[in-house]
Amino acid sequence: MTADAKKWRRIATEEALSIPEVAAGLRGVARAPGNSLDLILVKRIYDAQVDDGPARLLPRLLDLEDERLCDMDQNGVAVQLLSLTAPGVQMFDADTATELAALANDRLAAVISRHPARFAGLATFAPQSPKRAAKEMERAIKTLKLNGLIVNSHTNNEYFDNPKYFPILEAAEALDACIYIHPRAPSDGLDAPFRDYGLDGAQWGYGIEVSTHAVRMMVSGVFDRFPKLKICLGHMGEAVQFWLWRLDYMNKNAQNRGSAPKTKLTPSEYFKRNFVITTSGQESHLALDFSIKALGIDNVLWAIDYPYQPSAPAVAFMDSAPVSAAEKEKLYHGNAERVFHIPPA
Ligand code: 1DF
Ligand code: MN
Repeated sequence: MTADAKKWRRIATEEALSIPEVAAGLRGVARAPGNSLDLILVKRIYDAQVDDGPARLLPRLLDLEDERLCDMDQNGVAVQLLSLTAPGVQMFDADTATELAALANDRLAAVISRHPARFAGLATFAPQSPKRAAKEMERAIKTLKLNGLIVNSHTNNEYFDNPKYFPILEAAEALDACIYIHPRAPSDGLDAPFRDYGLDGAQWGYGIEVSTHAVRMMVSGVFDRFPKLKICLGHMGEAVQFWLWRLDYMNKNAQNRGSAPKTKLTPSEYFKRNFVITTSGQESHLALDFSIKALGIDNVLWAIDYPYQPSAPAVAFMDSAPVSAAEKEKLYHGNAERVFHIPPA
């Protein structure tokens, strides 16, 4: 490790884990009939003997304290903000999902309590049952002291502009708990053009799925109802900030012709007020520079996406970012400490 590498408190904010019970449940999902786009990944990771290949994703997701902590030490990562990996509990029936979310949150709290200086965590919940989800969110934040929430985009092909999910948004706002909208594959209906060329996942489908979710929330007026709700998007904001001018312009047209509801603010105003973004799996200095200029230095957080992305290049990307030392402190840890209530070192 170089002297420079020691200097930063690096808090990585989109770091994935699983627990054996959820992995077993997903193996069941992989073997059950179904045609959703998520099954491509779920079969590959949870059902295939092929996963014992070089990536070894499942063992690295299930490992919490061995290889993971070594990887953090080797790469100068102070803290991983952990979360249950996609698709979380969102492909299970409501009862199973509710039960497994609580179990995953308990395990997360346990590993954090064993390593309070190295781990923080985002709580999982089951949107399939919004009222029970709100209760679990409250338990996870107030009792387990987790740092925020994660959801893997759509649930049964529905998005958070649907009023059935408002109890979840209301609880998140009241708890001052930021919801990280992590990808899953595009929902049924969005799926057909993503079925070949490997477009289902991180290459392209994930970004389309999550950016669509975020835009639906903004143009439906969700943030007029929940003005203090905080949302985090990974993968350099899933490119939403690049679209803000056009979104503002075309949303106004859509409002004027009556196809979109009137909202108090424009999409760009909501995006700057209610969203933060992370750099997970998007290691372009040009995109980082644009994002900081578009959103402000306080709204961009660093992430790796361990174990799906290697740590060393993510660290090298931010260590070499063309920003001032004060800005780098915010990107590496200050913004994460503020948004996810992580105590300063
Ligand atoms: C992948 C990428 C898988 C991300 C993930 O979880 C994930 C991948 C299942 O490349 O297969 O979280 N990602 O966030 O980019
Ligand atoms: Mn991820």
